[in-house]
Amino acid sequence: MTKGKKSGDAPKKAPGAPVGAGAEMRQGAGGETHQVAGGDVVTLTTAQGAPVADDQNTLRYGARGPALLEDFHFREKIFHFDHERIPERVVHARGYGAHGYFELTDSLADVTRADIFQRVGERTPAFVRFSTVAGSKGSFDLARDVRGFAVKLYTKEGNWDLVGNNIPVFFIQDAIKFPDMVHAVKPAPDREFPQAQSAHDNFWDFISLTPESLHMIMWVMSDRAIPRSFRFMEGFGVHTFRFLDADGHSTFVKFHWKPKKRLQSVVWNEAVKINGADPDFHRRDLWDAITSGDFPEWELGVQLFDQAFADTFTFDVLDPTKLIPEEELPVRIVGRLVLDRVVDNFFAETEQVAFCTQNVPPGIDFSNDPLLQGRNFSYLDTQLKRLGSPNFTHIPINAPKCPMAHFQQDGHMAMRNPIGRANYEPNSWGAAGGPREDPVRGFRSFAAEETGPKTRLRPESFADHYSQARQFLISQTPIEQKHIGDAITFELSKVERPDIRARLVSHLRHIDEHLAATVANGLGLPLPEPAKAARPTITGLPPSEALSIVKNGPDSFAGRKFGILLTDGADAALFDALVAAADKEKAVHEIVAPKIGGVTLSDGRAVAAQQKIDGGPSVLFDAVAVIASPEGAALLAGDAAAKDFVTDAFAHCKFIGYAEEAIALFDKAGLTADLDEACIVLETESDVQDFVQACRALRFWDREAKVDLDAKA
Ligand code: HDD
Repeated sequence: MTKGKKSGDAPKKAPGAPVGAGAEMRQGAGGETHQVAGGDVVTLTTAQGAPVADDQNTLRYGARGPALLEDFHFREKIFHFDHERIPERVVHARGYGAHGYFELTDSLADVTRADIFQRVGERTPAFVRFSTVAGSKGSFDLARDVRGFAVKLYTKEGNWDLVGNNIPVFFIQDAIKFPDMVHAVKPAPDREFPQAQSAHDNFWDFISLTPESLHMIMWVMSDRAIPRSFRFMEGFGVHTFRFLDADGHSTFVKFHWKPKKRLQSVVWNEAVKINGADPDFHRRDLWDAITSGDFPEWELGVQLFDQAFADTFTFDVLDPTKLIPEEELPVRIVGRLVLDRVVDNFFAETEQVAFCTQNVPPGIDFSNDPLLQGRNFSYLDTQLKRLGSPNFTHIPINAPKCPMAHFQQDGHMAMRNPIGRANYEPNSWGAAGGPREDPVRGFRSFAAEETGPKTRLRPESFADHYSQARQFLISQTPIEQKHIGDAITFELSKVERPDIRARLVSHLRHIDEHLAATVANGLGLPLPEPAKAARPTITGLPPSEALSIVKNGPDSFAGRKFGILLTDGADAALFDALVAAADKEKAVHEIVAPKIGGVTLSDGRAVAAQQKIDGGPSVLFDAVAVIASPEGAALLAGDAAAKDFVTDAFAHCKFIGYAEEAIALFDKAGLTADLDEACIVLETESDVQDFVQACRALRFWDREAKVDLDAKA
């Protein structure tokens, strides 16, 4: 699939775009339609509908005189502009959304009456918003951070919001600690930095005093926190929920989203550079994939269990800092989520979408997880603050797509208003009296029997903080374990207080002595005494394959991106073979060239570039190739950006294909002596095929030991 443009265009014309000949109806994101007359442009009006004659000049006394208060057009325009912003989300401010659908592939009618899970093959409209947590709305995409994975499913019995993350556990066990945790990770209140980073004193101070966070920390310090694409990451509902059948019988459930194109992350040094080269890396990737027709897809999996399993499981299923390994409780795949439509308007849809954990349809219910219980309060509250009115459900992106009938009325910006006389219930107005409750179809909670004193007490069963952190670590491949050690060392190296660094390492000693020693060594810190542990670590938990990214990587390069660095005179046959092989693999490619106008190939053909070399560093690609003429290679050899292109690709363990003539560039970049089997000379079509096939491994990790001081330590 050739990428002919930098970013795919939206299928529809953006509202407000100049209109050419031909009549068309355009629908605003708010649902209103604008009639565009054949051949004519639409007349600009005020918000009150008055046609505007002059939108270039304010009304003044004389051309050089003072402005007049009666200029209602100017006043309205500036008034509206002044109020364009709404409060950004207090967490997950930076996000990107898309529309799609959920399709049921395996009925769950045996365990839940939830309408969405009854009929195989039925599609339910969905909206998904991915996000980072710590950064503000304008921060960069590749922060080391948890990714939000929030799914709104417009079911026939009400919206179901599964507001999850790309990590199956959380930092804290009780929602009352959420403001502290978020304050600690966000910029410090006095200096308002660092932005979108956890590498600072406040965060690690809080973490090192909150041992329950250590399991989550292992995930956040792993490459899970720097995903290559939203498309290549998993999603998790985190908490234990309940399914309820028609008789009110309960089955516990944990939700998983598994990406069809499997898992992939970037490396830290690459993430740092991507943030400079393209701060919108993830949103652009999602936009490009959807607009080019390569629709991102996930499978929905469920882990189902009963009270007996919960009673015998090593940890408390209500503890959100624990997961249930898939090897112990298999994930049953029951459906697929496909994102096939970008938004028409970012603000109307992605910004105004309001997820609430308490939005569940009949057949789905909560567990007593204390984090979930607290969330169920927080989200409704936050939407009122953000969107400014209890009528936020009237905004099209939030409105259910099933019939609604209730007696709620009035309030700011009420768009749906009751008709008729009865606005209360019970009433005796018969059929005109409005909706009535339905004891059969209506939502019912699980009839749990609860006992116990009113108290503020953390259950004893939540007290093990290290065992699953260790299990996560030992489930990783050696390179992933190394990255975890590197990340903790890097983050703590940005912490100014040595006692905080030491306190964190004192916890690592309960997770893995080798990890603790590596980090201490990396920091130049004497190994501290182990922290006081509430419970000893269970060291015998078996590794879980499902927890590693590398073990769950793709078996093809589909959906990944080649960067092809070309110069004038580049071998046309080689270039054609590479493009054909990439297309066959269903990969995309971009051409990087000394000039954005492109190059003239050896056969005289002109090829346009998508990136000028300075703007298209290799960090933007999953694998790179350099096809240059001898003169072109000499030119590149004298260019710092071209040298970075290959040295970075090499340092990030990428597969590199190159035409023999390009060797001058590798010479000048100081790489020639180190070129390894993942640097593949491209001479024939079969070399090209070998190269593309090799790229399926995504990275040549063996190289990392050569290019990283920490690996040699
Ligand atoms: Fe939260 C937003 C996920 C714990 C309070 N959260 C928010 C979003 C996601 C999550 C994905 C962004 C939704 C969007 O795209 O609009 N949050 C989680 C997960 C958690 C979690 C997976 C733990 C398992 N959150 C959590 C707690 C609280 C909150 C414990 C408060 C007690 N979260 C909020 C919030 C936000 C939010 C303040 C901010 C913006 C919003 O809700 O709409 O209410």
